[in-house]
Parts: sequence; C-alpha cells; structure tokens
Amino acid sequence: MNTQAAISQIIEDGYSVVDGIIPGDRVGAVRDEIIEVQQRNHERTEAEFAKIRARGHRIGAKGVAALRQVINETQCFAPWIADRKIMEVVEAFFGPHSRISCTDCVLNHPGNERGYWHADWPYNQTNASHIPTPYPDALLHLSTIWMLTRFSAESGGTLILPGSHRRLENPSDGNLDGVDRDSPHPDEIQVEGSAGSVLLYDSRLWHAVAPNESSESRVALIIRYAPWWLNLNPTIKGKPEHDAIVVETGGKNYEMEPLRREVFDGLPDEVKPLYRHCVLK
Ligand SMILES: O=C(O)CCC(=O)C(=O)O
Repeated sequence: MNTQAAISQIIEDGYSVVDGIIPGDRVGAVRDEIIEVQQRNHERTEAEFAKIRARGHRIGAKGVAALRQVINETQCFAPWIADRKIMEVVEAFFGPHSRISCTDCVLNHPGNERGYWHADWPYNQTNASHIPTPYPDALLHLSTIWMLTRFSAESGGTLILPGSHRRLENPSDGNLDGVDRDSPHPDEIQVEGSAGSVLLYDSRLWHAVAPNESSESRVALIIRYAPWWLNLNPTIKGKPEHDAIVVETGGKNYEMEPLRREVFDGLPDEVKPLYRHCVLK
C-alpha cells in the first residue's frame, strides 16, 4: 500500500496496515530481543496483573505482558521508528515537529483473554487525563502497532471496529448505552499482517486485545505519534500536569518514563527529534 492510500484508508476506515517496515531478515532478531528484554525486566506476578486489570488498563487482559518505554532497555528497533513510510503519514496529518508519546512492547501469550473495547489516550475514558466526550471530529493522535510476529485470527491480531474513529464517544468506561465493552461486536474484524508490518490507526478507533489461540506468543511494539501541539505532560512522570491530574487524584493514566540521556544520545539523528521532549536531564 502506498502512503496516499494508507492516509485515505485511515481517514475513511480509521486504520491501515503498511507492510515490510522492518525487513524480513531483521525482524526475527528484533522480536527475540524484545522478548528477552521484557522477560528480564518485567516478570509480573498474576497478582500485579489483577491490580492493573482492576484499574481498567487497556492491555491488562490476563496473559498479556508488557514493558513500558522499552526503548530505555533496547534500541534494536530504533532504525525504523522514523521510517519515511511511517513519517509521511504522520507528517500528512500533523505537519513537521511531531513527537512520540508511547514506546511500549506487548507479548500476548498463548491463551490470553480478550481485552475490552477502548480507544487510546487521550480518548480512553478510564484514564485520569482524557478528552471528555463528545470528541471533536479530528485526528489528534496516531497510534501504531508493530507486528514482530505474524498477526492473524489465530495469533490474536488486534480486534478493531472500522469506522468507529468517527464516533464521538467510545465504550472504554463501560458507560456507553447499548455496547458491552467486553463482548464481541457484530462489525469487528481482526488485523492481519506479516512480521515487520505496522498497523497505523486514528487513536479514536475502537479496538481490543484478541485471544491468542496459537502456540507462540504474539509480540508487538506500541508506538504513538503526536503533533507538537498535543499536551503530553499529563502522561509524563515528573511533569506538573501529571502530578495534578494523576498523582494527586490517585487516578490511573497512561504513563511514560522519560528516556535516559545516554539512550537518547545514541539514537539515530532522524529519531532524536521525536523524543527530545522527554529526556532525563
Ligand atoms: O495488542 C493488541 O492487539 C492491542 C493493544 C492495545 O489495545 C493498545 O495498545 O491499546
């Protein structure tokens, strides 16, 4: 799919899959490194996950493991973060000077449970910092999911509801009449793609974690691109808006750890501008 077709599909349907961003002969090594780093850094107990689920975390479904700001632990995927095919889409929506607001990894282990319908920050209504409904009908944040293993119906390719990005609300907090956020939707589809492909979507798009019915973990990176004018401070630990909106209210939020200085210094030149808003002094 060329860039213009991807942009048109995101406007129309809310999502698009761009193939071959990480080359086939490199993606296996990236996947292995992500698995190793996630397991080394974040062996969460089931009790910890139960606590996360209870607070409504979007990827807190049983059997899903994650590591926030994985780029602080490995930069093996950095050569592709600012790939021109991705940045052409980002720039078409936001112009220059965009920023990255999230760099997490997720491992959906065989047998993981289904997650709930939600949209991403700043639209997820379970987050302390969220845009109240009804939303303005504009693309304000672009989410991407990088497939490090094949996404299919069997492996738990992300469940999405095409066209839902134009809705002025979503069921994340469980209060949307007529929608059970935990149940299948008659119009849902599953994203498919080979390892190395990237799903790009309007962050308003309703989506959910799908059960992985294969025998291998489904491995992915979650990277989000924001325009310079979207205030990311409520998501960044240590910023005054994060203190006021999240810490002092005891709320749950999407939270981003700042990059360590030496990690930032080692990034490719074209990637640095995407992170310079969020680096430890
Ligand atoms: O891993 C997936 O398929 C979905 C992840 C997700 O729901 C999210 O990042 O908000």
